[in-house]
Amino acid sequence: MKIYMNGKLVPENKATVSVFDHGLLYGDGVFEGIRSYNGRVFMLDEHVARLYRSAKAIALEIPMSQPEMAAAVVKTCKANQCLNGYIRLVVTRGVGTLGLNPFTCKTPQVIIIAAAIQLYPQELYEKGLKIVTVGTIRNHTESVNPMIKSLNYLNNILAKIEAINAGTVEAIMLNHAGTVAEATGDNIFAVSGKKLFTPPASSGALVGITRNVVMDLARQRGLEVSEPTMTRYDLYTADEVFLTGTAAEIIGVGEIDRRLIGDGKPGPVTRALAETFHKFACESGTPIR
Ligand code: PXG
Repeated sequence: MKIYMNGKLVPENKATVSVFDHGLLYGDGVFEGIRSYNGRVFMLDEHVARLYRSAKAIALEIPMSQPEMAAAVVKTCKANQCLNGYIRLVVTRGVGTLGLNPFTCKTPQVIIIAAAIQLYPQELYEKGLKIVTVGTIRNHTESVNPMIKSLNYLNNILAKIEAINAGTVEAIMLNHAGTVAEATGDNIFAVSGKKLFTPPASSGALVGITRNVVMDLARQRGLEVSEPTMTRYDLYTADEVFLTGTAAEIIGVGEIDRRLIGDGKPGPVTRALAETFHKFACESGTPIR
């Protein structure tokens, strides 16, 4: 595998970072997870734009333009023939001193990995996920805003540990006010009749690229889409609940905290949206060749 490191494609075993990189020392950096489908990078410009917004929010200046970054992603995919894969784009603060001050780091480290994608087993898509609410609350928007896709994922990892301890694969995270934020690596949606709901960013959710596409596709199908503050009651009593994310796409939720959602299987709206989404993903995107 060839890894993009600051403008060069280098062999995997040469793709190393310093132990003084603040990305390692403090989780100081930002990232993106992107998919390629059928030789095209899905929603590339949107992912690059979000990366730059995350960087802006942490006062990290990426030493290349957004079009240059997009071109670097395509080049890395091409070099690895990553035509149906997963792309990890990472920008760290770079090498600095052993102290918090980020401004001792002079050069951010830009890394692009184009690899195979790890998917949830197909069985889970058919049966629906059983998930739980966990005790770890989502970061407050004025601590580390969940809008920032930062290298500091401990908040999510602590929640994921609780989910795994409970025998499940995903967790619902609430915020400091007790309302629903998102899952550890996915956004959450509820369907009631012809209405589709998802918590707003202000509740502590990342504005997912998949989330945005799903909201558009749902509107095109005649669903009324809104972003209200949501409680667990809204999830427990919904007709359908599903999660969205780059890796998962759209996955139905059959059970939350031992309450069956609908009849406990992915519902018709979830299945229709999942199909429409997958088709859209396979037909759009920035060509790699
Ligand atoms: N919330 C969080 C906290 C995320 O990390 C999403 C929502 C969904 O956003 P997108 O833009 O992907 O629709 C994410 C994305 C992984 C992995 O390896 C995680 C994400 C993306 C890609 C891979 O677990 N999280």
